[in-house]
Amino acid sequence: MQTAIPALFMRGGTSRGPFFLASDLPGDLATRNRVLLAVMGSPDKRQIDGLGGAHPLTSKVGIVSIGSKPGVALDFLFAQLQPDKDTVDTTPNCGNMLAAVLPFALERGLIQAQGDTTTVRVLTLNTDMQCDVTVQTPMTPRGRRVRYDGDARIDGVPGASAPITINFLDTAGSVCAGLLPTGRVRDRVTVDADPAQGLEAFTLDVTCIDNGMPLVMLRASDLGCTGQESVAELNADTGLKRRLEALRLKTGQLMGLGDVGKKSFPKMTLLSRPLAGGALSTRSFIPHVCHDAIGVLAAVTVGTACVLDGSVTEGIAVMPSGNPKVVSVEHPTGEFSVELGIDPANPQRVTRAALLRTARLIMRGEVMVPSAVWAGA
Ligand code: NQM
Repeated sequence: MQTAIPALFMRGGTSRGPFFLASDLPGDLATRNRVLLAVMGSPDKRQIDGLGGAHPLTSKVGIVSIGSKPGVALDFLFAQLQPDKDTVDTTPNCGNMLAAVLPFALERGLIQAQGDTTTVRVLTLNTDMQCDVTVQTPMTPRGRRVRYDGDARIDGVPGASAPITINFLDTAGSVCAGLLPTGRVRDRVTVDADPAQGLEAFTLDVTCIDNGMPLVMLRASDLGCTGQESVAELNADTGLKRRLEALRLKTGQLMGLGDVGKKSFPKMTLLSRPLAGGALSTRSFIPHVCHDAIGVLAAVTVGTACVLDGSVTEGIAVMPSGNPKVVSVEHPTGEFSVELGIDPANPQRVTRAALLRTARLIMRGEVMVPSAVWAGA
């Protein structure tokens, strides 16, 4: 016997996964997590028995409900699963999956289209972060519908789609206690030798920062990389990944995050000089696999570090002048432009971030889970 759960399977930015109404999932969190693991087919590195795509970027779930706070139209809870682990992490954000929330809500009739475009405020429950999202909702013979086709292109997704704009209102200190969780814009960190792991001691400079996503940013050259390696090369470099993980465990403590061994954050970001006219070049580990592009709030956080005097981006980043600043973050499959509003009274303070995403409804239907996992409401 199986239980059928209504779901829309959607791409949000450079991520993909099933979206659910919160009311269609179990209220009990332990049961909900078991259901999500069964839906995605985790843990199994191929996710052969579920919807997951055998990669962290395709092991994501969106859960949506009517807004619970005044002025908020929709609440969004993001869940990060992993192909080969039994974790369901609802701590960090995902700005990519966020792009599909409003299309999902319109498709499911949670809210009505407003006109040729529809703008609503979304609260991400993971970190209590609000943003305004705008999608195109043109009139059709069947009433107003979400438009998916269009001319907007985002690197990391083939083809073009209708634009979705996201304006983040306040993202500083999403998971950490503040923007600079160590209290400093730059830290010099020593990782001790661990002969059992084949690890030699090393010391380097990092910027630990959280403007929507906790990141540890470091110069690629400090780990012997150019920062222009391909994703496949970096994923195959077990020595590099071992050093990055040791550094992550150490900096996680410094950032007040405790033991991050089983957590999907902080993400590790290697920096190098831009090669394609952008502000700087990145390779982002999320945290154990190198991203094919870069996360949305990770890009916002990288851009924010670029405006801070003394961060590890100094001497690497080539920043545009003016306010707002459009910071082009280069990544393995192109670039990600983030518009940052800077406080005129304090050029070190980012007050808002705006960016472009796209999304698409891929499939609608019911996802089946064994009734031994959940017998249904
Ligand atoms: O940083 C990947 C992604 C993300 C997260 C990750 C994201 C964000 O690209 O806002 O979108 O960092 O695991 O979907």
